[in-house]
Amino acid sequence: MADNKVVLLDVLPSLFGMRVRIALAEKGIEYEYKEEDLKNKSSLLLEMNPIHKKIPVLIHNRKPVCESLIIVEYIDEVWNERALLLPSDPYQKAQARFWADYVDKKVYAFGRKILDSNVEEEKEEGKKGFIECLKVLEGELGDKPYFGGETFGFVDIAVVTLYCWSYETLGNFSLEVECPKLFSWGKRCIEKNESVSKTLPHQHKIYDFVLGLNKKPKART
Ligand code: GS8
Repeated sequence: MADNKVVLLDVLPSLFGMRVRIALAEKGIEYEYKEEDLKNKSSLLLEMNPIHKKIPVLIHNRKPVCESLIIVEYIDEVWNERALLLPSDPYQKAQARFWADYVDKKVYAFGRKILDSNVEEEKEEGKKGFIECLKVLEGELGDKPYFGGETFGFVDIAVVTLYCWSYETLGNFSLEVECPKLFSWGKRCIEKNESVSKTLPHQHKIYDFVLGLNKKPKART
C-alpha cells in the first residue's frame, strides 16, 4: 500500500540502524540509504531529528520517524500486507515491547561498558552484567526457535544486531559457552533470514571499527 519515498539516514556499523534495515528488508521496501558522518552531521539529520540529533531516522513521504524500535513498529504498521513483525494480540505485543526495551535499557548499557571502558574493573562489571542479561534473554527465548515463537519478529530484530558487535572479543568471553541457546538462535537468525544475513556485517569489521573509535576522540554515543 505505502509506496511513497522512503529515505534512511544511518551509519553502517550502527546496531540501531541495522534494526531498521532488517525491518525494511523483511518488508521488501525500497529506500534511499544516506550515510551520515556523525562528526559532521548533515543539515537534513539536524532538521529531521532536532531533539536527539541521532541516526537512524526514517523519512517517509518527507516526514521523519526517529528511534529504531519506534521506526520498526512504524514500518510494521504501514507495510502491513507483509507478515507482521509484532504480534497482533495486545498482551503479546506488550511483552514484545517489554523485551525490546530491556535490550536497550539493560543489555546495551552493559555492552557499552565492555566496548568503551579502558578501566579493567569497569570492563569486568560490564561483562558480568552483559552476560547476566543475556542469560535472562535466553530464559525468555526458552526452546522456541524465535522470541515470538515460530517466526522471526520484533524482539529478534531488537536483539540480533548485538550479535555482530564485538562484545565477545572485547569482553573476552564465549557466547556459545555462556548462552548456548542464544548462540544457536543467533546462528538460526542469520542462516534462515536473508534480511539478517545481508544486513549484519562480519564481527571483524565491527571489531576494527570499535578499535578505531577507541583511538579517536569520542564522537558518538
Ligand atoms: C539510539 C540511536 C543512537 O544511539 C535508537 O535509535 O534506538 N535510542 C536510539 N544513535 C547513535 C549512533 S549508533 O550508536 C548516534 O546517532 N549518535 C550521535 C550522537 O549521539 O551525537
